[in-house]
Amino acid sequence: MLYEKRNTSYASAPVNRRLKPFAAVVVLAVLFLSLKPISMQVNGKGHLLLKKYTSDSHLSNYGVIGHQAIDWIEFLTSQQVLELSADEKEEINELLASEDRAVPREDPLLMPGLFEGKNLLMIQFESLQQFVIGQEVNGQEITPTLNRLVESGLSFENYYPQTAEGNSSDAELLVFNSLYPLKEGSTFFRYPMVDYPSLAKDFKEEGYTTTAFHGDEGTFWNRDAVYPSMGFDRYYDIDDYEDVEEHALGMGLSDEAFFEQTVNHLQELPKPYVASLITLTSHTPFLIPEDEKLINTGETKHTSLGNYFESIHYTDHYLGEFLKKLEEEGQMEDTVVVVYGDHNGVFKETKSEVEQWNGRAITEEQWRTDFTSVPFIVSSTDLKKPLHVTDVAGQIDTAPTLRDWFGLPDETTALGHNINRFMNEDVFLLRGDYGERIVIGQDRKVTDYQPGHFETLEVSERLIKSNFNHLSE
Ligand code: GP9
Ligand code: MN
Repeated sequence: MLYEKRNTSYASAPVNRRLKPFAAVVVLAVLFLSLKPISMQVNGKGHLLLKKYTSDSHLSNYGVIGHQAIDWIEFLTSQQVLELSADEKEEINELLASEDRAVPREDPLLMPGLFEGKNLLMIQFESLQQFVIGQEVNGQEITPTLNRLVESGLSFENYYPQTAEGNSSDAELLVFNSLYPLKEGSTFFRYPMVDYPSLAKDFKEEGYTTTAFHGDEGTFWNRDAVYPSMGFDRYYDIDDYEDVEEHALGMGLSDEAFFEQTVNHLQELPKPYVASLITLTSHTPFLIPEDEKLINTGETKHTSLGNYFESIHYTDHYLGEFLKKLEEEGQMEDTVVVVYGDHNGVFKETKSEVEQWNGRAITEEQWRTDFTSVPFIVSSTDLKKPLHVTDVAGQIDTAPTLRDWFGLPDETTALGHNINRFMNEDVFLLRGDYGERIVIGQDRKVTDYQPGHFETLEVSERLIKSNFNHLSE
């Protein structure tokens, strides 16, 4: 007994002393590994770490500590400027200097410099796809406003979205900067502070006011941090709009209120201006309240496709009111309006509904070529006759093309082509939340990436990560 007692006391005291720190380490390790971001990293799903919408969503997904961890990881990654080797610089500069995968047109589509000095209104229309343009449901036009713009303006019928995991924000990166998004994560969150060579900056150099408008939180997709790096002088977010609670719809401010109040903000801008408007209401899940629906979609009502039509029609309608107001104020003479879709909203799961509405079967290849493109429409009183272009193009081509139409100098880091003067051999789409990795040729054949496509993506990634340091010695 004594022995046992002595033995117990002999054994327990030092073991306790040894176990306590060990147990603390184990508990801390378990806690650390149970943090969602860390466990995802351990499970090989680490790239999800880089998917971040808002701080709020991180908070609900990962908890307070996980949220802090992610913020730190993102902050540290974006602080590291990638050092480029001499070979890498050469490779980048060679690719930028070449007009690979494009052939010159005999004549430009529009006279270069045609829009010089005009205001530019860029309208990024949430989830807008090309296949609804000019179409009807239950005997009514789905997009009457856009149809009028197409009838009198320039439109690209095979313009493809090239977003990856940054969704709407990737569209902004592609369209304004002619850069491809990073393969993983959100470029806006990972590299907010780099010196983006952007269309907005080029306009600014010509004396333009550069402004962005969106009816969502300024922090969403980190826009409030990125827009200054992209050359926007001012970002009007949801806090700059009035009666927000009364006009809340879907993810934020209704497009009705957004367009109505943006007219007033535009009036205050010194001219000429570039204004980027990002719409919001036609975001998935496309649920417009019954008393706000503006179209009776007949047989498609209460289906995914019907909801999509209602949403698109809603935003199209208020876009129409907005343009009417600008017209009444006499602003349209001096303003070029560009409307484009950010990414798809209708996916393969809804293909059978689309087939039923269309009254025909759609092959896999047709789905990719005909049902994944988004509109790119240009409207201006300078366009004397309509022009409908069927060449394949991508969001990456937008900035170089607009530069030509507005008489701005070329940007040497643009990875897209000036489709006013060139025709792409192909366009490639990226793997992401709304896209799959495919190449669509000018002959409309769908193929897989060739080494050149991977190389272009790699160059874009290196340009961003090195803060465009490719020209330094
Ligand atoms: C949010 C809006 C929609 O501000 O841009 O985001 P999405 O989910 O389409 O990227
Ligand atoms: Mn979007």
